[in-house]
Amino acid sequence: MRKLTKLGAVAALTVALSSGAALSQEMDGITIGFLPGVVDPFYQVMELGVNAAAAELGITVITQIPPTWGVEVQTPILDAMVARGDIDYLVIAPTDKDQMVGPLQNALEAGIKIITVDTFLGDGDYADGPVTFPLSYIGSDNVEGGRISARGLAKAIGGEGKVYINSTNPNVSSVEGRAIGFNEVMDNEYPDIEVIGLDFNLDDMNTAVQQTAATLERVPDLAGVFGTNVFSAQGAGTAVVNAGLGGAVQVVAYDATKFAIEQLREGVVSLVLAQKPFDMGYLAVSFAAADAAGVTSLPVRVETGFAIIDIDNVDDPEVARFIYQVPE
Ligand code: T6T
Repeated sequence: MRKLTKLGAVAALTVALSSGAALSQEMDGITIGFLPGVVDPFYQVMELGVNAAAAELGITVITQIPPTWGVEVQTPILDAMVARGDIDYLVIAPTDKDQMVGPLQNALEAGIKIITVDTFLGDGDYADGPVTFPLSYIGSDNVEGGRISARGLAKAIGGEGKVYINSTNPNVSSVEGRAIGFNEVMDNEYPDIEVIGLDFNLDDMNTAVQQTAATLERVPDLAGVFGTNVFSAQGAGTAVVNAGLGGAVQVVAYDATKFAIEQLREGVVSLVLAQKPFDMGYLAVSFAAADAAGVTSLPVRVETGFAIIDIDNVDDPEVARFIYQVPE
């Protein structure tokens, strides 16, 4: 398998992009479609990365951001992008690891090369897995992110008690991986912590608030909540504060929004996991450019890493730069 290390990816890119002038001449005429999962701060930062690389390389980008999460919203947008007839590469975060395979295969048959960012298709192994047609998956190691979140929450609650997961949708590689990693660590490393359940909020913050509030009522000795993405964590944190339990019930927030950082400063959130969406977008466009220039050794998987933010390092500029800065 063409294995992914951050170093390997950078090396590939360095080779691919070593002759900037020549490359941008070759890039004339290339059009990339960018189709992320939903309007949220994570993908807005990713868009900044997409646009930065595209500006440097002289590439045209057509961006369409679905207003809500789901295959039924993303598929018609994808089909419309394919129907335009001018898109060479598609940078997409598939909203379902199985259901988006067919629509993306149609795009491929129409001559569009696929790069997945943030979420993957199949099992994410584009060398040997059930789905191999995308050029690359560029995103977080979300199982590892779930493990990190579990250890952070376990520490915050003193290694014992009941915890709950609020997540978005089933069959989404990113949040599914986070819950898998979280449960794995709680099962194997913390015998005195019980994961009492997981709710799906369909990426709606109000639903996340209601579900977490109901759980707080049902389980009065709840010790902690893992919010697996922007809206899950915001909803969880809001419900905990509304119940007057800020600090008593600890929250771990995946995704470094300003809201999560405020709640970190207030003692409601104990750990914030920042992904690197700018890097995902930037690398994806760079990979498309490299492929168009004839590079054949692009890694099929690139893990972009995390910044793990807590109250002790949140003001360190080297860490704070990974807080999602969205244009107003
Ligand atoms: O957590 C990110 C992303 O990684 C996930 O796939 C979907 O939710 C976010 O966009 C945050 O809202």
